[in-house]
Amino acid sequence: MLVRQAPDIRTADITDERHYVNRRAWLRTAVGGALATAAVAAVPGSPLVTPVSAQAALPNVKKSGYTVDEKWNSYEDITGYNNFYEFGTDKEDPARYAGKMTTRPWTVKIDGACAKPADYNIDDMLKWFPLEERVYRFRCVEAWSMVIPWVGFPLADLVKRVEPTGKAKYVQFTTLMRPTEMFGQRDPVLQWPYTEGLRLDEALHPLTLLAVGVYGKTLPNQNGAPLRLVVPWKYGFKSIKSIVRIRFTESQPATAWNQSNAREYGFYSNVNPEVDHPRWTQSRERRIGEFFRRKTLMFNGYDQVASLYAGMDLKKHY
Ligand SMILES: Nc1nc2c(c(=O)[nH]1)N[C@H]1C(S)=C(S)[C@@H](COP(=O)(O)O)O[C@H]1N2
Ligand SMILES: [Mo]
Repeated sequence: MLVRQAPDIRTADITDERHYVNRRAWLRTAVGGALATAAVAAVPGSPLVTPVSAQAALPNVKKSGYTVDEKWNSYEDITGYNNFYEFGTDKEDPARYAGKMTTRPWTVKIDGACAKPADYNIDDMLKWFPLEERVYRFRCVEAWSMVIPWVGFPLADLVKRVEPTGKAKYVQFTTLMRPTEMFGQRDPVLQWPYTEGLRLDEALHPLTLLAVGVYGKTLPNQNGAPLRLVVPWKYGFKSIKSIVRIRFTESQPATAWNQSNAREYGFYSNVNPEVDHPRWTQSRERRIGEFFRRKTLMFNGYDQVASLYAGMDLKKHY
């Protein structure tokens, strides 16, 4: 397949973001608010923000110790400013178009080097694990960040349950491929379906989460319903959405961003203020909702993962 040069997310994002921030500042003024309400209402079926009440509540969610004590981003930010290229490359496209995606019935194929490969129905799978709320920092490679209260369970719980064999060294994840509902898949901006991967020890790290909810409710589609990965010490693109397949492999699996531009997007993609993206600095970031940029922390502040990379040159393995 002919794959276009990876999108210039820097140009796209900086333009978008400035536009977004200014537009939002303007919306907060009385006249802006009134006009914007009219404008949004004028686009049928295109709510820019999903009301939190529209999502099903998740019962019996325990608070987790793996939580940062920082101000949460608003539900509006978390569900209205997204990257989900299957629905388009603009930050507002997922909120506009992801409602088209059917999330039931939903099967997750687990295969490769494990003792219990099968097609698992998500509703059965969800009964296996207790849910936790974890407030994580989330850092996009585009140099913006948020603080997000996810609901989910450790990926390690699922991995252990399906018993990887001695051959399993990596885990590959795959997103749903359904161009009739995901019109962005008609555009070869990435190689579809979207894939991501982790080393097995990264997958087993207690911080690695499979999320099914946010703000105490089920995930809205734009955030990767019904099941998405969250790896809080890595750039956001590792946190693959709407997962339909989990495969254990012996060698390092292909990943969508690495395939599209290996020089810019490595397999590891740990948040690292000392390794700039070829086209922009990674030393600082804008927390969505804040005006001044803040310093980016090594591993996004999750120092407890440092031992996973002991002895590795993280400039080479970016
Ligand atoms: N399938 C899929 N997963 C994806 C993406 C995508 O385009 N498709 N974008 C990634 C990127 S770049 C980011 S920053 C996060 C955004 O997650 P959020 O919209 O829930 O904040 O999702 C990641 N997962
Ligand atoms: Mo991202």
